[in-house]
Amino acid sequence: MRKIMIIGAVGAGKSTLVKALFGESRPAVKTQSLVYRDWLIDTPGEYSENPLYYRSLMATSHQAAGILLVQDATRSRNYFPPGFAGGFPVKACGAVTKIDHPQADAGKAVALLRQALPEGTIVLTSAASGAGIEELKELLLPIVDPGR
Ligand SMILES: Nc1nc2c(ncn2[C@@H]2O[C@H](COP(=O)(O)OP(=O)(O)OP(=O)(O)O)[C@@H](O)[C@H]2O)c(=O)[nH]1
Ligand SMILES: [Mg+2]
Repeated sequence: MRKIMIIGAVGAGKSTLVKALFGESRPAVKTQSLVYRDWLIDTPGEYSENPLYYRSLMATSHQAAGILLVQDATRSRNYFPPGFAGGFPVKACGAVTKIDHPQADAGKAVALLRQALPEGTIVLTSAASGAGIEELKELLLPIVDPGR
């Protein structure tokens, strides 16, 4: 099955989001390498932050059905280059994480993410509160399995 590859900065909440999508609440540990899990591929944040890894992300995306760009709502800078999503050969969507956080600015996060993802749905999420998790699943599962 072709999967959704999740990319985003170190500590953006990618692995916690993966756990929430699978209904797990135990804390995520630091991601050290590509992790293939059911219909998702989790990536280390370093792969998105360091251009030396972009080729590796591109190569992996060829086996994927789509990519999910993750932006942390508590961060005020963009960790992706402009138009980043357009460089991948598959469908791209976005997720803003940690919208429950007192320092979260979801509107700002969406604006930052839009620079990397000019088109494609962006879902606002919180693994902590569960907000947006079902919505994100409903967005991603049909990309993995168009027959659904
Ligand atoms: N408040 C809040 N904190 C969150 C949420 N999701 C993740 N975090 C916190 O963000 C930190 C990083 O989470 P991870 O899921 O490990 O981040 P990651 O993107 O997988 O990081 P790397 O594996 O290093 O690339 C942890 O301390 C989480 O507890 C959320 O929905 N709300
Ligand atoms: Mg991780």
